[in-house]
Amino acid sequence: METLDRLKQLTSIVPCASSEIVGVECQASSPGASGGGLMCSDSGALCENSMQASGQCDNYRVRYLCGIPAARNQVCKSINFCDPDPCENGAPCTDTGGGFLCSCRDGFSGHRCQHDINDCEPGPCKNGGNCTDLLNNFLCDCSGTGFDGPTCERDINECDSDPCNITRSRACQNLTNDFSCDCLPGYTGKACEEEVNECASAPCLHGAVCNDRQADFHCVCPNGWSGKTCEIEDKLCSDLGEPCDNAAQCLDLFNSYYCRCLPNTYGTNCSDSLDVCLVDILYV
Ligand SMILES: [Ca+2]
Ligand SMILES: [Ca+2]
Ligand SMILES: [Ca+2]
Repeated sequence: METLDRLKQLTSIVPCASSEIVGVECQASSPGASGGGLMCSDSGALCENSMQASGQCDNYRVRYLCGIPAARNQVCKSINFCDPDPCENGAPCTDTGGGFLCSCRDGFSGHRCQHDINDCEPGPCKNGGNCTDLLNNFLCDCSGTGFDGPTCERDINECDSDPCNITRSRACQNLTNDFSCDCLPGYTGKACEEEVNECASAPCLHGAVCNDRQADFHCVCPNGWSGKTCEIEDKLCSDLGEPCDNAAQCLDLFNSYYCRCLPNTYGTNCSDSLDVCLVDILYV
């Protein structure tokens, strides 16, 4: 507790100069504080009920009991701007004499540190990842993007899980959130799991039956037709190696042939001939 005389020594200015000081209380606001001072009308030292006591307060918390004739016993006292504590979210408060200063912890902002900083600005999550704001941090949800890592920055290799049928494909290509299989001939599907039906396009002609094979088909041709798709009409004269005998001309028919026999020959292939004997008949 300071006495009035001691206060006078410190400030050399008499508070409540225009009125009678009837009492004073001083309490150091911080250890070793001295010098400076605030006018009672300034922030930091207010007169209750707007009854100002002229004079100066130094770095002490001063309570004057001013003998103002019209309002005796009004009290001029200093204010601790940190009481009650205006700072939020654990920020330390500093009384600046004319106000307060909140020293925000990481992740908070605002005069009273009342704002949780949006750590999802300006979009730390890459490749479409969803950001969740945390306390001085953020969390990226990369699900469904094809990427992983703290900021969804790493492309997942979808081929690592060997998605392509190992016996029906020759390569896997890593894509964005996807993969592509290079199928061996005759196979199709996302993972080359399906065998292609090469008969689906009806390649066989002239009513031939089609049998599906691996990367191939086989046509069972009706009589008279041959070739991969039964597209060739059989030419039996040449196919059978000229079957006509005795210099007969061979004519191709559908699925058959005809031998045009020379005189005195007959049969399908003109193989037979008449034995003609020239007989001299002697007339006696
Ligand atoms: Ca935050
Ligand atoms: Ca990928
Ligand atoms: Ca097939």
